[in-house]
Amino acid sequence: MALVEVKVPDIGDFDEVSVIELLVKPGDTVKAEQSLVTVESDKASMEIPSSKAGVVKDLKVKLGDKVKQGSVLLVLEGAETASAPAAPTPVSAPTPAPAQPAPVAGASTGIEIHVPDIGDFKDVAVIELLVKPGDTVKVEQSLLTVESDKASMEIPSSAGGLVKEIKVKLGDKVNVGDLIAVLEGSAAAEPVVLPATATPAAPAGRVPPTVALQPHESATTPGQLPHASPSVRKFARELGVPLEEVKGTAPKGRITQEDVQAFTKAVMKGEAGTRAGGGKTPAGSGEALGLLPWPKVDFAKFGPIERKDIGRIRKISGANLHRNWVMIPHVTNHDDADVTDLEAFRVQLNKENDRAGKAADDAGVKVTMLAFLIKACVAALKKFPDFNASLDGDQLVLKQYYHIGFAADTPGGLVVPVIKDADKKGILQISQEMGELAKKARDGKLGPADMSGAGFTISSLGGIGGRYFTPIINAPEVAILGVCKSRMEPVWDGEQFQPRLMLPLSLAWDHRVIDGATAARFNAYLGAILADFRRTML
Ligand code: CAO
Repeated sequence: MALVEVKVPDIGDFDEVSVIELLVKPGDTVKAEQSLVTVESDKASMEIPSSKAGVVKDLKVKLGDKVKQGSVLLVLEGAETASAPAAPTPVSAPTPAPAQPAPVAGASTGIEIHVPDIGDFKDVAVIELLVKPGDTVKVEQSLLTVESDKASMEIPSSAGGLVKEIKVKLGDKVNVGDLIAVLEGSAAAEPVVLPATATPAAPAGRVPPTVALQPHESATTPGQLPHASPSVRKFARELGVPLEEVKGTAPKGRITQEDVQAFTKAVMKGEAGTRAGGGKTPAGSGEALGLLPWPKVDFAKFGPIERKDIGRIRKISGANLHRNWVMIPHVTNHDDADVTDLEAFRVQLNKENDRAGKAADDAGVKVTMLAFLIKACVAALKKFPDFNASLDGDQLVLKQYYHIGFAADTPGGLVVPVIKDADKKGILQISQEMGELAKKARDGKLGPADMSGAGFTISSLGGIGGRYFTPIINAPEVAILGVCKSRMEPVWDGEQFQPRLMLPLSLAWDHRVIDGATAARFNAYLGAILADFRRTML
């Protein structure tokens, strides 16, 4: 039987993208054009189709792998034509970003912004207008979002200025060269070369939020990922619909937008799925859980009020936090770590870095306690591997990598960027990466890859204050460390009180996986490391 390697076709300007879904497994029979994997960059997600039909013999990639054009995805057996090179598969491997001159500067009529080269995308629908007349836009600022059935992408402005007119409306179909907006103002008169920017099909949350709090009969076989296009995934995530619980009505069980809508309606009516006891699935209001309805109050009766929409990030993180709070039996252990010596070392290190930075005509990296905490947690996770784990049915998945998430406060809400392979990095590198990720977070530029893969998370309020708090575990992780501001305290050394700098720690853990005694030991070990960082070398 002929064996054929199926490779990643031309995916435009995407250098390296992460595999976020495997849509087939060895033994599956696939047709030509059937989607094999979903890949995602910080800008877009897209499905890569098979260029041949056959039986999957060997998968050459796994979740999290980085691939680029030419990477082998899998080997097919019995493929139609073994000799012909795998043709690029335009339908499902969109080329979102080849650069092309986009705007034409009109002398008196303003600057026209046209759809740049968007690869194989034709007749793509405008699904979002991101600016309106009167707005001031910068070069590269996204003007609108377009979407095909395979990916969505943002079309950036190739010039800066004041938006005079928007030439398209929601639902319009656009193609390369179509006029989308007219600007007035500061832009250069020369055409600017700009790529179309593919936008994340996934929003900022790294775990699809879910509205249903009770287990349903799953529409997907366990271990198998739901089959849906990026746009449907995005739609589902926006609504907080767990795709694995939606039954797909399209061929091969593919989930359509209508399926997601139908699911939402059913949940709202309390009809989706039934509990083991035969009751209705909760509708999110609390009533279906047998709780009192949420109080409805006319607040304006009591004084002036203002209504404000909840932002996208907050909605997504809120849905995740709600699920985690309800579904995980949390317990929190509080403790203190003596960081007197570590803090003295940190201050000294920053002084040295500052001097070195000045000498090198470059700002030195600033080290905060959080970088040491990340490193100390890696040591504690190595000693207590159950804390670097996830529950998967009856199994515990123990991770042998040490990716540490840290909660970052942004104007839009809470996000959790991840320091990957923290065990292999020094304090300065961790500090530098943290600084970069925190900046990206504040600028709203974190991509899904920046926020995925954590095995354990730290939420530090040390720069703000407080003593202790009860952080919510970031599922599917099983523990999270909350840290507050250190302060000088009198500590009894057996003979007298000594002034020591004490760091408050709050370790929240999933009682399905961890017990109180282990959590207390984890905190004690972490405290010992923070008190004497040389222990990380042991
Ligand atoms: N004790 C005392 N001081 C501390 C400290 C601690 N535990 N941790 C940080 N500090 C100090 C820093 O040294 C820094 O001091 P200087 O300004 O004098 O240099 C100051 O506090 C500010 O630190 P920072 O917050 O800028 O830096 P960080 O590395 O500690 O944290 C980041 C970075 C991104 C995690 C943080 O800015 C942030 O967003 N924190 C909020 C996280 C959050 O919201 N958690 C709650 C989640 S639950 O809703």
